[in-house]
Amino acid sequence: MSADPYAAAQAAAARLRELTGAERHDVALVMGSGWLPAADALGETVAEFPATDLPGFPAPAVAGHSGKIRSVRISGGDSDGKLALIFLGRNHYYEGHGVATVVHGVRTAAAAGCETIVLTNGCGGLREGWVPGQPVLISDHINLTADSPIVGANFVDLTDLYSPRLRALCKEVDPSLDEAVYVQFRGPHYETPAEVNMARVIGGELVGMSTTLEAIAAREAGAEVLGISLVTNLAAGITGEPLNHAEVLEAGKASAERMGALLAKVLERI
Ligand code: 8IG
Repeated sequence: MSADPYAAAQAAAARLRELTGAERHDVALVMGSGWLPAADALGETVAEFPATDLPGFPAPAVAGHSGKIRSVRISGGDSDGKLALIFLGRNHYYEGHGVATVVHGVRTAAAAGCETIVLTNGCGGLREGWVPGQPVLISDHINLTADSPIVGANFVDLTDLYSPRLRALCKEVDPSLDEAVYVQFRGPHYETPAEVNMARVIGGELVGMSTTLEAIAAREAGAEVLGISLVTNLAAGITGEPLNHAEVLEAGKASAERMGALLAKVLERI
């Protein structure tokens, strides 16, 4: 990552235009843990390449995060013919490449023209009655990384960060969707049961290791943000069973069809 992350995003967007032949993209999606299979439902693939083909993206480290970027043509609805930029995997804060790297995809998408950014993740769920494989809309977040992608005295407002308009649209598509506050822990370890309890006490019901820094960068860039979590496991201490990463990937596969259909319908109307 070069010294100026905004210039780096412009450079990546320029290379994206070369690789895809598309002058601009309209909407970006970041596919988190468990969401990769859902990407196939979103439209016709125009181009796909490793994220590392664009400047500023480091090699991925996590199994199930393939680190590819796909350009997809949306078909149907109001968005017919628009281009979606899909990040198949993300760089996490806990990987230690720095916060600018974490949000490089979002800034690249914004530089490429995306005015809507959909952030998905796999996470732990706290609410009683939730089951693994259940999607939940992010209504707001608590960022426990103590970090920000913004450098300097730029006091970005985060009121309604997770677009009420897009959340309403999702609920029109699927009225059974719940909403909750997402708490980003640094990771890569999962929470202790005491930390899960803390998340609940401070108002959170989703616990994960991503999304909030990207959402802040997306808002800084002027994009409209939609956040959707896939509850892949009940948070530590809720069932008494240990957490494992295989469970996460399994929950994603099992719910891929539902997630793909939901995202496709939302994209048509975005
Ligand atoms: I998938 O229970 C997934 N990611 N912090 N806690 C945290 N991150 C997660 C969890 C979880 N599940």
